[in-house]
Amino acid sequence: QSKRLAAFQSVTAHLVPYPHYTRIGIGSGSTVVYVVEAISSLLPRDVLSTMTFYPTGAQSEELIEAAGLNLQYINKLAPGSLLDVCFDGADEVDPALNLIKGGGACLWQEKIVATSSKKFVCVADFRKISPALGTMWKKGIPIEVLPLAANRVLGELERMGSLSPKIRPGLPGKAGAIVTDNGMWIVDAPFKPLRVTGESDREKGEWQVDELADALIKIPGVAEIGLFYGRNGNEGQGGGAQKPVEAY
Ligand code: DER
Repeated sequence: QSKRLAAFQSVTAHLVPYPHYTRIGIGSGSTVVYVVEAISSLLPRDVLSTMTFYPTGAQSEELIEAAGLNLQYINKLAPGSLLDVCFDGADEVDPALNLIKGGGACLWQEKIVATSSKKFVCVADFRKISPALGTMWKKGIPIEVLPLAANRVLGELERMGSLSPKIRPGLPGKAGAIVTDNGMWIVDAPFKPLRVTGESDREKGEWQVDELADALIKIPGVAEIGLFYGRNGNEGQGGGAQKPVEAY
């Protein structure tokens, strides 16, 4: 129940004290199920009726609808305006609050909504906290790719020192690769544990997290990467999102 506790803590800290918030992003995965439960149970209906919730994929959309919350899509947000806050999970969190995300194959819309929010709250229990990305999440960095380019991307990742990158297979009942909400494939790219600071040693395949993110996003055929990080607030470069406010 540590995921549920983390979810209630994060909603108590970052939404309950702000009943004037009107636009909230909702991520994807199993922890976020508890975030929606916390929102529904901790905020009075009259406050909830003034709030609109923006999903990050099919599962997130279903969560919002099933909770009877107001649903709207990020393409309806006027250019230049931002959501007040976004809650989402993570697969791994390093001490600088860099994240690996995409275990649920929803990373592209998650990053769009995360970077469209003034505040990004990562809800991650103790199991996700790590000294360096890649030390406990061994499946690799999830990368959303155009199916046509998947093999080209695999080759480029190997050249960059990824340790046996793979196209994510479908689940039982789905022959072939996983297909995301956006009709794309996911490539999982394991690397040696990522350095938070210092320089990359590309010859040894040892990367600093920001430099790897900047290199991955440039590979032709890559739509988005499951590395969430920032340098200064919203101006994350490469594929970066702003740094999450807090990890729970
Ligand atoms: O796919 C994703 O990015 C999810 O948010 C994932 O990172 C967290 O999933 P979990 O809450 O089920 O552990």
